[in-house]
Amino acid sequence: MRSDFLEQIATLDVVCLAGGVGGAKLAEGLAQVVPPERLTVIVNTGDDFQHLGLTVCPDLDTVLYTLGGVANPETGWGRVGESWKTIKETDRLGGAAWFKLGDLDLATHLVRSQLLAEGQTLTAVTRHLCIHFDIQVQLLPMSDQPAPTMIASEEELLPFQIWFVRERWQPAVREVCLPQDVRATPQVMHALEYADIVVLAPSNPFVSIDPILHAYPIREMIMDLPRAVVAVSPIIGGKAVKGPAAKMMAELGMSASSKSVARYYGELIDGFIYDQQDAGQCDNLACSTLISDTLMVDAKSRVRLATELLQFALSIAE
Ligand code: FO1
Repeated sequence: MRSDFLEQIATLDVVCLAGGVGGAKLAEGLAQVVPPERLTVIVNTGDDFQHLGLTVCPDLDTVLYTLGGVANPETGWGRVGESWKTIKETDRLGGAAWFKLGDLDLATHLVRSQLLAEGQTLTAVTRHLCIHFDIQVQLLPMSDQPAPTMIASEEELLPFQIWFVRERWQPAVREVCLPQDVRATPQVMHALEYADIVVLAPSNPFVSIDPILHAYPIREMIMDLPRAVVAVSPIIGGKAVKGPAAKMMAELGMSASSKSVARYYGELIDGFIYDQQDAGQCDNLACSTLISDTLMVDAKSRVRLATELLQFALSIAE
């Protein structure tokens, strides 16, 4: 990597908006290139819910475990080397076992729930967990208020995890319902105030990125930023790398393509990165574009994409 590029990056503050697996992988790549004191990851908490009496924050934990080097590479969520004794016994006792909390993962939910019950904010609890997973990057929940995403299907209104995990995202989505009056934390607003580069990770635009933008005044602050806002497409060859993004796009009346994602973000973004498989597809967009290999299959490819993204953002900002 060129040393003048690294020197330039070291003077800039980078903020990444992230949901689950795609966001965590890109955040990990960015963390290899950007000094930790210059990198903030703002995470979706619309997926959070109360389960078996505990506060579970799936996207925060996916980023936490990935940056902490303890993520399960097969599932994309939860811990590597996990065991399942507690959830098996929970099932035997007639408890809710459709959401698989592993034994190691449970420790995170126990500690988080206890600290929240003692009156700490989710931001403070997340900082506590980061210290114990030896994470130097600033990891922030978008809000300290509960902000549960609901999914309106043709038949009913479903809490996000019921739709996503229990119903395996099969009920067709008519509308994603985000709560009103959710406010960003002071820490999030401080990070955005000083951001030189904002990255929208290749996460689901509707249920990962939108809930973050919806926490006032995150969208407004990003719109007002003088410097580069760059999004990475979560769609490759008309399919989502993981999860329901492509299916949702069809159900919400869009074509499942990178171009639709770029158009959906519209004036919010200055730059859009999409995969080489879709080369040529985004030729006529209003923002700058970069074609890359966006499938982050290993640590090397995460760092490569993060580096290309930052170089692209710098070229836009110049
Ligand atoms: N996703 C599943 O598909 N099945 C599960 O049983 C499951 C358990 C789980 C436990 C902890 C955690 O942090 C995440 C978990 N997830 C599970 C993933 C998660 O609910 C979703 O992938 C995200 O909310 C979407 O970003």
